[in-house]
Amino acid sequence: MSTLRRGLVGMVLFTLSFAGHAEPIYRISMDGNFDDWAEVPSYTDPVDDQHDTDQTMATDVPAYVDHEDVDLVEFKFTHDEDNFYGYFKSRGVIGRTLNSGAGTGGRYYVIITIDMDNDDSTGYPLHEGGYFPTTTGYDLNMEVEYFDGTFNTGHYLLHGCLDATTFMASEAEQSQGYVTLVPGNYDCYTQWVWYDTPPGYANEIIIPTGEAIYWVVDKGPVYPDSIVEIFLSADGHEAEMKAPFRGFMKDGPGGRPIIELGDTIDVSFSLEASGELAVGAQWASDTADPINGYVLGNKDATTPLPLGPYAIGFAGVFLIIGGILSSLAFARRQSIK
Ligand SMILES: [Ca+2]
Ligand SMILES: [Ca+2]
Ligand SMILES: [Ca+2]
Ligand SMILES: [Ca+2]
Repeated sequence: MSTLRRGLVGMVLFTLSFAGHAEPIYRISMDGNFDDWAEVPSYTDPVDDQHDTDQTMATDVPAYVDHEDVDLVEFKFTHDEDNFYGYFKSRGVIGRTLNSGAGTGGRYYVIITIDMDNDDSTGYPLHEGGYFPTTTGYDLNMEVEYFDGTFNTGHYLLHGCLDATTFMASEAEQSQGYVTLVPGNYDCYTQWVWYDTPPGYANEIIIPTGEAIYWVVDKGPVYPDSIVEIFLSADGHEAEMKAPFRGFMKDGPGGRPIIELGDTIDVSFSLEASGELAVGAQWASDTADPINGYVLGNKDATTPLPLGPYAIGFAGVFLIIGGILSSLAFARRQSIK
């Protein structure tokens, strides 16, 4: 290949990689109004594909469960300089749970799990939690739990341990305001709510930068007004959720934020609920195919060019121009001889 043609091919590759470089920032307000999501790229999940959560092997295929509330049908993901935002649309009502006054208190989870270091060797694989289809490498969640007929917690969750010993080590690190992304499993995780101003509840942990965290567990107690927020539409079919980057913590004592603009992540959306309100009283969840290779662009990032017909068209034009210029250069060399 001539130097000229190599240069042009390089230019094509550079153009393509630049065109697909980063996701732009969108401005989202947490208010239960969804007009601000109109321009954010939308992804869909099949209708009525929610399932049980009994599988444990990557190759297991779960059985269908009739529970429209967890049927994820559309989702969106975006960010700004300081926060992640997720949009969920369900066929049923998001966050609906049975009140214990009418039976057993129900549980409902709105989940975004993130491969925060874009490394499949750290974190955990989804099938261990009964999620389907499975992919791996998920380190940190932004998540909301509803319990017993009401909101419970908006929390962060790290799959950064494998057993009791490494669980204690992980908690000790988060108590100091940082996370380490290591191989994990579904069962071992730490889970916390974050307050910028310590509210002074029992068992408060003040991290070195002055904010407060609390360890939280499923089914309460309720921690209101922590920094992970969720708002539902009036009919309950849609939700918008926000998780500030700071709650995911830093990568070491006094270190860099574990997530910031320019980073690349994979993102997986799930809805999940206990069985009190399901037709067959079974636990159910629904997971979408992940968004892979999401690059956090700055405010000047442009919408990535999909590697579809347009990109191929651009590449073709560059190669044709390359060919013509290369031929002209050859002809010129011949005429000089
Ligand atoms: Ca909004
Ligand atoms: Ca679905
Ligand atoms: Ca990972
Ligand atoms: Ca699905």
